[in-house]
Amino acid sequence: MSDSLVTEPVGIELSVIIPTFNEVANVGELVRRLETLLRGVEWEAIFVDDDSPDGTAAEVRRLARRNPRVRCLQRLGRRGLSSACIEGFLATSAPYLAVMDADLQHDEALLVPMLEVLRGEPVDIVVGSRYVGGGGIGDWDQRRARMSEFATKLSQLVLHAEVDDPMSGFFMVRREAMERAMHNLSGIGFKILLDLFASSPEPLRFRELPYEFRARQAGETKLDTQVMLDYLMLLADKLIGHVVPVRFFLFTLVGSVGVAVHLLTLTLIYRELGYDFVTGQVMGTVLAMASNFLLNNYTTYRDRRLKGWGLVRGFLSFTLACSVGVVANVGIAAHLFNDSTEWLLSGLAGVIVGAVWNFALTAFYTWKA
Ligand SMILES: Nc1nc2c(ncn2[C@@H]2O[C@H](COP(=O)(O)OP(=O)(O)O)[C@@H](O)[C@H]2O)c(=O)[nH]1
Ligand SMILES: [Mg+2]
Repeated sequence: MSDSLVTEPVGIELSVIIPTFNEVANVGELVRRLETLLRGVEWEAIFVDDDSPDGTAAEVRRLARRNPRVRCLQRLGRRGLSSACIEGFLATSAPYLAVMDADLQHDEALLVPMLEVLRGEPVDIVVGSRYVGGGGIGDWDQRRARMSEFATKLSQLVLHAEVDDPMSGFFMVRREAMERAMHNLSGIGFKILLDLFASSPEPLRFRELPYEFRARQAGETKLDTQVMLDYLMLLADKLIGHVVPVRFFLFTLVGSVGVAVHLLTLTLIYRELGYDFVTGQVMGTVLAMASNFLLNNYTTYRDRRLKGWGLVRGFLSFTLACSVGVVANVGIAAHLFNDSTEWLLSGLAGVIVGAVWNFALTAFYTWKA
């Protein structure tokens, strides 16, 4: 074969990762814009879709059949913007990785200067920023603006960098920087940029470029209470996750609420209403068990929340698991106490063993992933 027939293989230089959930009306327009904008760049767009009921994935595949730069990564039975981005990163070998929303709120024109910075300067990550000069938050109402401001302040707990818009969902990162951080990423919730900054073993060299956040084109926002709770989970995971798993921390927090419920019920029934002690203790236990179950279902396991009959089945398995926990608790405590351990220490050891037992068992049986 003559040398002239051997073409140099050219790989993808820029991969744009686009998480989607119910964005069927936006993906076509976004691809058209990228096609026009990125002429001359070896690019691809990876749509990571969480099995949107509106058929976003099918629409992306339709676009992909006429443009091989378009790819669809469809996930089944999963939700989450951050984890979608991480899986997008791992599905490509491109040296530059961008993340942007599908809803056309991010100004795609910024991808070009972002790429230029990464190509030419010793910068790990370029952030599309709404909060540096020339940037803006578009048509957000006061409430949303204040929420974002508050969340940005909170992010300082884990950020360790003077980034003005760490909550941005629009950025471009050098592959090596992502790979250095990837094993530490929490992958919880919406804030993948903050996760990257907080998970990087070395401080990220960053640059912020301003852009004006645009109004959503079609469809609706997925920002809800779940997203806010996920954000708190992310912060907690970054702060204490290396010591105890966040879910266990929440589980014990709920447990201490349960103790309060128990003692209040006991006081009310035994002291105030004059019933006998055992009735008060039994009522306290039942109420604490029920409130613990419901609270865990709405906070610790909000993402796997049980509903309908699942709620009933869940409550039964929760009570069963916790009853075994009581046996383990009392067994260990009695053994230690008989072994002449301090009574308080024995009691505490029982509580800890019981808590770990309850957590492990209910994670497996009640709120199985
Ligand atoms: N894969 C995936 N994408 C999501 C999920 N939630 C939101 N998205 C996408 O993430 C982007 C930002 O979400 P959006 O609701 O617009 O958030 P907002 O801009 O903060 O209001 C959009 O492209 C959404 O379709 C999810 O659970 N999974
Ligand atoms: Mg949006």
